[in-house]
Amino acid sequence: MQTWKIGSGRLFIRLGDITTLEVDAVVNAANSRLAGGGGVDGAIHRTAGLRELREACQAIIADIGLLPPGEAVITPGFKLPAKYIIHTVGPIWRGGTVDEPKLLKNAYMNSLKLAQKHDITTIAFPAISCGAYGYPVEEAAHIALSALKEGLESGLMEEAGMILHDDKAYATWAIAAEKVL
Ligand code: AR6
Repeated sequence: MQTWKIGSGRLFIRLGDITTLEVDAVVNAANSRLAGGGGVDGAIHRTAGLRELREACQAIIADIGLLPPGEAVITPGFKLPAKYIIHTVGPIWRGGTVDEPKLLKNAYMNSLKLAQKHDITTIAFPAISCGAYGYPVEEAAHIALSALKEGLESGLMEEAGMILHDDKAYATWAIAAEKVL
C-alpha cells in the first residue's frame, strides 16, 4: 500500500480484493442495467448477497431506466464490510473515439460527489473499465488518479483510493502516481 497526502485528505493505492475492505463505501464497476455480471461486479454481488443487492439494483432501474456511463447510484453494502456500494458505469473502450476519457473521469467524480452527499468519508475504487470494458490500463490510471486528486483537493472526501486486483495493475498505478501526484 502507498499513500499520499492531498489537501487535508489522503489518497491510497492498495493491492487486494475490494469486497474485503472496511471503508464507508466501495465502488462497483457496473453495467447500465445494474444487472450484475463478472469481474468486480460479480464479486461484489456474491459477497454483498445476490438476492438483496439484485433487488436493490432492480428498484433503481425501475425508477431511472438505465444508468448511463459516467453516472453513479448508491445502495447499501448489505453483507459487505463496507456500509455502501456506489455503482457506476465506466465507458466501453472503442479506441478513444467516443469520449471515453471524459466518461471515465465522470465515473470517478460523480461517485465521489454522490458519496459526499451520503456523509461518506472513506471510499475505495476498483480499476473501472479496465477489465471486460477494455480500457487501456495506463491511460485509465492517469485519469483515475487525477480525478481522485481533484476530489480530495476540493474536500469531497477524507480518504479515497484504488484497490488493484493484481500485481501488474498495482505496478501500473504506482508508476502513474509518480507522474500525477
Ligand atoms: N477487487 C478489486 N478489483 C477487482 C476484483 C476485486 N474483487 N475483481 C476484479 N477486479 P471488470 P469493467 C478488477 O471487468 O471493465 C462486469 O461484468 C479487474 O482485475 O470488473 O468496468 C459488469 O457487469 C479489473 O482490473 O469491470 C460490466 O458488464 C477491474 O476490476 C462489465 O463487467 C475492472 O474489471 C464492466 O467492465
